[in-house]
Amino acid sequence: MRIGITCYPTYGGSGVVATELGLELAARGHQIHFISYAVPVRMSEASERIHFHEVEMLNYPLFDHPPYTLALATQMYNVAVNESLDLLHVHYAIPHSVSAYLARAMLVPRRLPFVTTLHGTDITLVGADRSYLPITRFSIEESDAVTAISSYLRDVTLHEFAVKRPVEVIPNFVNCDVFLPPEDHERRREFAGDHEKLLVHLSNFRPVKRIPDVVEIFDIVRKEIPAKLLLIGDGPERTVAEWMVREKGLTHDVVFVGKQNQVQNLLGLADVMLLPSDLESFGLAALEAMACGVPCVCSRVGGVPEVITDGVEGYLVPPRDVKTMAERALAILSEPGRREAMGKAARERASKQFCASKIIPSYEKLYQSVLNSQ
Ligand code: GMT
Repeated sequence: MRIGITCYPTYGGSGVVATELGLELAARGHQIHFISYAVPVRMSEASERIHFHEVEMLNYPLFDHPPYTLALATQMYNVAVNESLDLLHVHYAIPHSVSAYLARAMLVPRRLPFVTTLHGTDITLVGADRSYLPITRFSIEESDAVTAISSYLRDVTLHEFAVKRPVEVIPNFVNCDVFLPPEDHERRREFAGDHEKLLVHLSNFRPVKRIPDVVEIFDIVRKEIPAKLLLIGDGPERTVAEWMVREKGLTHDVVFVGKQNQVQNLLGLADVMLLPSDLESFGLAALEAMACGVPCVCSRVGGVPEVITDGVEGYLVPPRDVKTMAERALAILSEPGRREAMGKAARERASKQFCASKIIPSYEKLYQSVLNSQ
């Protein structure tokens, strides 16, 4: 198939999933055309079957806000014509599914079906805002197929948006051949000494991720056992975290490595992953850590219980309860054998249920059924 994929190219779960999906589909022989305003973060290089088409925007003094939705629709239309696309797959409803709707209308009488994948805040936060709700609901209803990355997100979409059409759950996935427990721990010494435990957090540092809670949890743990904290990612809450780290005298115990493209090389070095978010529709960062054999302490929110069973591959704790989160992290780090057993269970769950090889065929089947119904 010849598939156009649109996503946010920035450091965020939906863009990561869309990019990894494109790479997996290309490896299975499909022609993939990414259409976005920049090269997606995890797209390392173009290949024979992976192409990138930039959405360029004319800026004109009259525009306070350049109309990206229209420039994207135009580029979708151009790529569909020039590359004979079979379909479009857009990740994150706003505004991508509206642009796809326009591109499809522009191409009539030729058919260009589009699939919309909902990722989370496009429904729970941005999409739920009254300024976007009617058009988000419209573009979902108009999509040729809609998927959600967890049952939780499907249910919120059906109930809160009063969506009448079916929404299929296709969970997020991880490449289990790339995200692996590390064979040697040599690199760990860059971040922690032999007698220190290493905690990790990975996100886009948005307020919903509760970055101050990550620092609070680490501070409690650090008072009990020798430990270091590795913070991967960047975003609006980084400055607050840096200030807290200085205030608490943790400058030598916390490392900020910023945005990283090869997170698989870092996650597996850790003993525990912290994800204390106020909301996660899935929790891709937790799944990536699990595939690397790292247990997680996460908030019991949204779709996270579909990925982690409390007490098996990690722990689920009510959001903002930093004291209990620290206790659970300490249990993993201090009780003999606990880190190993939970890390093994985490890897097993990731590889049994969420490996790319298990999930990608569901997307291929969906594309085929969309094309067959045209
Ligand atoms: O993380 C965000 O701020 C938004 C969004 C994104 O586009 O990155 O993340 C969502 O999609 C991820 C990939 O499907 C999920 O793993 C995240 O749980 C989800 N974030 C939220 O629901 C807050």
